[in-house]
Amino acid sequence: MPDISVVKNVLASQQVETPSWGYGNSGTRFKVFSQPGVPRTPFEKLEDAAKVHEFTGITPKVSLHIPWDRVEDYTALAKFAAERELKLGAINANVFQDDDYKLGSVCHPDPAVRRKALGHLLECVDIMDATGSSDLKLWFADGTNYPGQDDIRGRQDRLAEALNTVYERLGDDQRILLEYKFFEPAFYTTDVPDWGTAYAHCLKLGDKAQVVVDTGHHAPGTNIEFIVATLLREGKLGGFDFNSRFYADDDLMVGSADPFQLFRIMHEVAKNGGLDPATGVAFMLDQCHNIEAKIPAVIRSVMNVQEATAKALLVDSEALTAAQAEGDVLEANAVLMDAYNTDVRPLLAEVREELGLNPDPIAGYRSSGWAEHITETRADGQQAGWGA
Ligand code: AFD
Ligand code: MN
Repeated sequence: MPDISVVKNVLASQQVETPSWGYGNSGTRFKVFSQPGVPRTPFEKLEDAAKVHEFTGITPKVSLHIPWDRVEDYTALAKFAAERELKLGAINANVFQDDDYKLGSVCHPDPAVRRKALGHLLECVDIMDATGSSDLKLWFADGTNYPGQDDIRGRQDRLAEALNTVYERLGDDQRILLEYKFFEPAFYTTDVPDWGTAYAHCLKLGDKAQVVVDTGHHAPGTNIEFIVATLLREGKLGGFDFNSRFYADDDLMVGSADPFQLFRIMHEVAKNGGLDPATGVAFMLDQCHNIEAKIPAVIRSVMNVQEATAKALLVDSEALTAAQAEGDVLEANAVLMDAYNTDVRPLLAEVREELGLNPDPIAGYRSSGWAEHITETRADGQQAGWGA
């Protein structure tokens, strides 16, 4: 059986990165619903992220999205974060919200548009130099809507050319995290649609290019844990964008749609060294809280990741390996399900108390008065959104 003190140490040192855009207004193509107290600036987003970290104890990093989080002085933003025990995390490029990108960005048929997109990607690396970020997260909305619209292979060549140029710009401690998505916003082809395409490009680029698995970016029924185990085996799992989906939009709280799937993913992470900080797997949230209160939703999401991780750490790996070796199907499955069916909330409450935290982070946040404070003090001005 696992050593509980080891399990608790891993849980106490685990880190989850929260997204700046998870604190701002968001919605669907039908409507963006505003909420009271929403931040108006990247600085206020960091104030909210600091609250999440205050009550979870494991979310010191915040991903930024450029241009949504554009500021005059990124060094000052990083300092503002540090004053709140935060660090700026992945820099997310955005080459999907400009009229020029209607037919794609780095895959666009017009070299002038490709140059513009590449310029943005290189600007993001400049920002990483200022913020101290190590991760450049690249998700491309590039694709086509109709057969014949563009050359499928030619677009891969254009993508590779841009990725190569960005890769050459990276500093020694920086990396590209290339993210795939099987569809949306394009309807016929997506230029980085699956893990195989992302992996192939990262393999050619080199050691400083790895794949991001966004848990909402797969066709229904996809075995995501297989992808995770395979990328870990190849040293190409750069990180996760955690979220949930029932059908298409993938912005729901991680673990809310399928906690068993999240457990199976974290089981592969835990058993294959993915929780070791040296492996460099970034556990990021990528969610939009369209109708639910944002800060508690981020806290709940972090708790869901913690619960899946705790269950994965409780798998009796010796008994599992023995049952697998003997071909004892039922026993092997039972060992895994025994861990999954364990209520780990008391264990996590203990970990939080030992960290000097409220054992119930949501209750702690609710009684903090922060929601009332931001509703009152952020009543005017332009609320932050994601400019869709
Ligand atoms: C969108 C994309 C992708 C990306 C995120 C942040 O689908 O998941 O990671 O925006 O840029 O959700
Ligand atoms: Mn994502």
